[in-house]
Amino acid sequence: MTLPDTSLRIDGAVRPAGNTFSTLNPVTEQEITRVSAASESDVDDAVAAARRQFDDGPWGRMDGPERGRILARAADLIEADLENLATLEALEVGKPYADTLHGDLPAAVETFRSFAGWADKLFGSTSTIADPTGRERLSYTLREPAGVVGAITPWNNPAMIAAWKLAPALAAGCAVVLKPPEDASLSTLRLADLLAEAGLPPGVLNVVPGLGPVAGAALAGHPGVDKVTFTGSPAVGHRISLAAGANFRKVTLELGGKAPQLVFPDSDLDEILPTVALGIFLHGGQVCAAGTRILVHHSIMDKVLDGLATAAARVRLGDPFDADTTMGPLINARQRDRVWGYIEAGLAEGAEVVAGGVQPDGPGFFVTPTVFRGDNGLKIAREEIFGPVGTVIGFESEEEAVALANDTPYGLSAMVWTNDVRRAHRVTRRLRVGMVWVNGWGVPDQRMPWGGRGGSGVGRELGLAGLEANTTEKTVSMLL
Ligand code: TXE
Repeated sequence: MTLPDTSLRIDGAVRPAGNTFSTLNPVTEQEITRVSAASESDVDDAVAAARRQFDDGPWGRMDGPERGRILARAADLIEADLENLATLEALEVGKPYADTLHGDLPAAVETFRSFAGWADKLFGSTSTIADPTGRERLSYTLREPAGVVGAITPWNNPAMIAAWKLAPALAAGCAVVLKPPEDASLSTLRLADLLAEAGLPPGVLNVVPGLGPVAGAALAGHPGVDKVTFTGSPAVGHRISLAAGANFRKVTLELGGKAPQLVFPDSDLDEILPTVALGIFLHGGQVCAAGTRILVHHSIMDKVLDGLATAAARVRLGDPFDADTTMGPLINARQRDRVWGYIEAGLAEGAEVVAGGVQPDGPGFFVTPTVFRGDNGLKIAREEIFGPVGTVIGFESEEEAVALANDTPYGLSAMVWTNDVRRAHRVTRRLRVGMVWVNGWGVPDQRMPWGGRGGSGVGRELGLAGLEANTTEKTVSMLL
């Protein structure tokens, strides 16, 4: 493993900040290293560097194909560094090494590769019309980069989510200042070094690790930033949205979810239940699209409860580098205590424990996979827990299942399990979410939009929509 230099990356320089903060191994609770904590003035410098690259070039004036070549080279370099990046993430985040190596990081590579191909396809639209005077008019739009993007990322999948923000922004021709999460800066710093090696000019990508209320807030409210993209909690998303609105700035917010999994009696339960369980437990439930409300038709309730209890019992909690481990610790003590607080709330509200519900001993921020049977009004069914905790809720009719699925402040994603193709389409259309998986769940497709509705945020990342979210359109009308 190569530990990256933990200093700031500003204008091509690797420079230490005046302060540092500690990053911990969530298995041992011991310090891995200390990381530079960017101050407000460091963020000023980073934004100024990005502005220069965007306003004066070369980046702001570089052709799309050249930008695409750099991003494609970056994809190759990240791919060649996969084991190292996976080691850094497993060490800092606690996610099983194999899941990171074979899941999130290849997704990061493919995100850069996919957006490399978009960089030369920033097309506008055209229209011809006759003026009221009868004179012909040709109008077209120029799709131009939005400018300097301020990106703030969370700790659950730091490199993949950094890639989701960087690849479309850079493909569009934006310059970026990125603040990684304080719990997991290392893989993002390594990513920045690989992008520099791929030929990204100095100052196009600046990384300012640091504390949310200092470096994050400075970036979100900075007048030199044209667009803010954030993935994290609704509370911080709300602040960012106010700051962005006050400055008439573009904003993309991904604020998590409380995804329903609608399990219909016509599905093949033996086949699907392991994946339904994966939707609850993957990465200890620290996934914004985790399917934590399992809506089950009463006729199959016992079989589903059995299947989920078996899946929970099979989870192997442990060190992410141990090949047998299927679930690592949560990210930090605060998250462990928060998740345990929800389990206690479920017990106090009288939800029936189907699996788990007890705390493991020993060091490390571990939480036992837990399944409750309850109703949609319980705190555990209403709030995002961000831990390995699911609530099974019964329904009688398709109508009721849809109503329960939509009865949430969130609207990120949903899973529909059925073998009836007409039902799959019917239900999918009625779900008030940004994304639906039918008969499966997993790593997102970077060519399709990602994002939510309602309390899950605004805007889209990935796909053409994610590229266009980093652009602005200029209309040109020419009288002929
Ligand atoms: O998030 P924060 P936390 C949800 C999940 C989790 C909860 C709390 O439910 O349990 O949020 O997690 C930066 N101005 N999600 O406290 O604080 C911070 O440094 C600007 C869902 O870790 O929102 C980090 O880089 N930035 C989610 C980023 O915001 C600020 C993923 C996210 O941290 C800031 C993570 C401020 N004032 C948590 N304060 C998802 N959508 O997947 C903090 N930050």
